[in-house]
Amino acid sequence: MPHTSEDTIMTSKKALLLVDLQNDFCPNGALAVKEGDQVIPIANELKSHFEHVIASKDWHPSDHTSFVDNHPGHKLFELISLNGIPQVLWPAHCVQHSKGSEFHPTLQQSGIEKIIYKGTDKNIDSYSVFFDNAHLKDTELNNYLHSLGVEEIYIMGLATDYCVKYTALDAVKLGYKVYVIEDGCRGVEREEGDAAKAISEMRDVGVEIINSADV
Ligand code: VGL
Ligand code: ZN
Repeated sequence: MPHTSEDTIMTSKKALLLVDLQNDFCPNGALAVKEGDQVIPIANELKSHFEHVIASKDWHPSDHTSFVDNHPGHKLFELISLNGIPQVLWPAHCVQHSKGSEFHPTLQQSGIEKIIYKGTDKNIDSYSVFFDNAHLKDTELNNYLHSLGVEEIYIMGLATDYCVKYTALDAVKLGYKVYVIEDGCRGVEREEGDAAKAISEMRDVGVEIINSADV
């Protein structure tokens, strides 16, 4: 059968992935990312360009192993080894059902067809929206994208140097064509320059770094 233009559209299905646009990652939040709220208008604008829009939520139980309060004697933002996996000790954030775990109030939720929850297991952190940090368990995201026939993922959100980065790296490994919308991301910058480093690491493995105006 001859190929029609419809076939062409079918073979390059795209999805927009909005990473962790939650109160706790915005100014005044528990793990505030500088200018985190400034990416929300970009998310609102970009949504209309995509047939599929998926959002993630960092969604921790209050006794989560990434919270410094659950490690007496250790310091905030300290890097420890937890069951052989590196773990930064964060302030308690995105506790399930808390105000801080809600989407930022200016995020327009219309068009978000699916929410993926991560970091739900108290024993292991999960930066990537695909897998936990040890790649032991996956979320629903990969299966969901496969079921839609999505092959290209456009990623933006918080934070550049953690959840955006690890999501993009996993997406490349899983075989997706991956775009990261740089002006739609902001970094934690636990160490100065971390966000820029994350951008180069992503670029090095084949992620295309673009701006929202290019979408
Ligand atoms: C994140 C640190 C801890 C993120 C989540 O969304 O980038 N960072 N939990
Ligand atoms: Zn977290």
